Amino acid sequence: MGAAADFAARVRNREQVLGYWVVLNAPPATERIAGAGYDYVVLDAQHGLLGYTGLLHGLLAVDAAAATATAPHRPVGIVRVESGEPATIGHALDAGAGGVIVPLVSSPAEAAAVVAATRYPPAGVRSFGPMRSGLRIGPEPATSNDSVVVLAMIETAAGLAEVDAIAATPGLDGLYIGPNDLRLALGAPTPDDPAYDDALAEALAAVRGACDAAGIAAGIFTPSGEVAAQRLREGFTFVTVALDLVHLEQTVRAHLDVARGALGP
Ligand code: 3PY
Ligand code: MG
Repeated sequence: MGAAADFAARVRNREQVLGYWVVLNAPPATERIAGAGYDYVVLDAQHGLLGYTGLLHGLLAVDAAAATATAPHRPVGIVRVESGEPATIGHALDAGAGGVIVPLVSSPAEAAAVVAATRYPPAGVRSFGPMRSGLRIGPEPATSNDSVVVLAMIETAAGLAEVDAIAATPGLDGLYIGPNDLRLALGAPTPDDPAYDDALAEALAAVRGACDAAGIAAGIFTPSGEVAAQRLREGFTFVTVALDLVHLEQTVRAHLDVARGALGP
């Protein structure tokens, strides 16, 4: 089985998979990250600083890392698309993404449209022009339809209210929580206001429950390995550690602090 089909099977079996989140247009860095042992690497086309060429080069970098990795940790490139527009989803898949994470999905109708955008007719509405994607998730349309992974983000009040119906969307592989937007949707004035911890925990449990009932992957974005470990223990199956720009700054500052400790008076 190819890496993308293999990955899709693991996600659908609800095996726990770990990914990393990339916002920088730095393909050699993305290649190193992808080779660290993550199962997937997300290139963020919604808030990331990538552009389309950056996205394409990021996917190439993940594939370069996958070429020397051993199963089951051959990383697959996933794109968090800008929106659920079919053209946007098709563009990401054509560039070689093994799957998409779609932001702000707020109704079962939107979820169904998002799934259709990832599939060729007659199963869906994807336009044929696979460019790179045919190298791994195809080249036959039916094979591509079978191996593309699609997750809908739950991060709005409407999406949370309809989470059970969204989870039941045929062809949807999982839900994916955006904790920052979701906390704001719950009324928090900032995306990390601790006063909303309990409300967020309740929302997370509701999303996880919907995924369990529908038998689909339960995904979530986290800021660190520590929080990722907590989410895995809670039962999430598709967990992302984030993100390159923040971790770069944290590491740079930590080294500076250590070195400064030796500065003379
Ligand atoms: C969120 O937390 O809202 C996300 O979309 C993850 O970046
Ligand atoms: Mg979000």
